[in-house]
Amino acid sequence: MKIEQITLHHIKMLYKSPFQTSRWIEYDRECVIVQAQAEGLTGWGECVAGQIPSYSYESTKTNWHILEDFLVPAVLAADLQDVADYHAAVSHINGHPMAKAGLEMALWDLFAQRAGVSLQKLLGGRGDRVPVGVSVGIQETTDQLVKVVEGYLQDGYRRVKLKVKPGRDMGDTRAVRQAFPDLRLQVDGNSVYRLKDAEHLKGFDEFNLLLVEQPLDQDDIIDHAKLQPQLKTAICLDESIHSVEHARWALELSACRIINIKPGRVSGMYEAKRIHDYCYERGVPVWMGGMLETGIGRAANVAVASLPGFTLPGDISASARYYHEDIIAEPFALNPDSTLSVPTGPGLGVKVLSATLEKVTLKKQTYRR
Ligand code: OSB
Ligand code: MG
Repeated sequence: MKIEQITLHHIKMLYKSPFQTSRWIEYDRECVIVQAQAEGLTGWGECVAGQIPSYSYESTKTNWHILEDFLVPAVLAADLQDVADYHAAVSHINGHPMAKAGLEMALWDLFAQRAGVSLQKLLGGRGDRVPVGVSVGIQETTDQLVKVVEGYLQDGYRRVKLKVKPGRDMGDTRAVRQAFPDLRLQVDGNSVYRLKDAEHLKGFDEFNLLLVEQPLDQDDIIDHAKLQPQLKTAICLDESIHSVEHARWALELSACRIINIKPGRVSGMYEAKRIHDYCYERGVPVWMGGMLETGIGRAANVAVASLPGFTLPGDISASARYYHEDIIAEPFALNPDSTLSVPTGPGLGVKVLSATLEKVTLKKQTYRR
């Protein structure tokens, strides 16, 4: 397939409420949306990086730079038979997985549409729904946190993740656990702790958690391997895993027992599937992470999460958990069994609302073959 035209949209959408993690706070979602056109079809993609390079070194502007100067020209010069061809065409670009994944998503959408199948089908996923939970940011007070969690339980979420940081970890987790003794609960440190905090982190063991996500530094597989044997609770790695090789290293070193997969973090769904397959063959549970995506990225995450190894609920909440107005025609809604339905239409299976997209666009640029 010869991609004829690519348009980048730099958008900004206000969150319903600010999202605070251990190391940064987000008020709105800035990201690059990729629109690729070929053979009368339009494919959509979303780069997960936000305005500030805090979760990773990538940001909206680095995404734009890498796309405009390298990835888009490479794709407009190529004739791609599949997504593997895309990765071959951009393999000379080091790093920048989120930029690569955004364009890759638009290509997956195009290839699936051309084949007349849903993205789920093209990926090999199954089932009409995927189990989901909600990721809850650090609140002003512990009491407020308990109230916010209660609200999400009333909405129908049956698994909750708490963001934690030093000073707001054991107390917050204890309060939520005491209020909801049977809740499926997990915590996420977003790389804020260090191995010297091992004694402190053992405190999580008393709360019957599904997992502790990324307690130690971004790429620190070695220290996670030293921490895991000291905890009863399973460690799940997020920021540390960028490829199937990282997954292998982490599992060979017993640095974790569970892996969080975010296609955007690992250069796209192609690598996400490889990590899934590697873990599935070894009986290691994986689950779908989230980056507060718009409906475009959410559609892709839901499709990937329908692969059989995604046995834990994903951080893929309903559109209404994040935004007053999404940029797709039928926003994702929570089913009563704490699941999201997998789109069945061709490609991503969502319709992008061009007027709404226009409204949230800060900058837009079209590139042609
Ligand atoms: O660490 O999982 C994370 C959001 C932004 C950056 C990092 C993370 C998150 C979330 C949000 O936890 C999950 C969601 O999209 O609901
Ligand atoms: Mg995380």
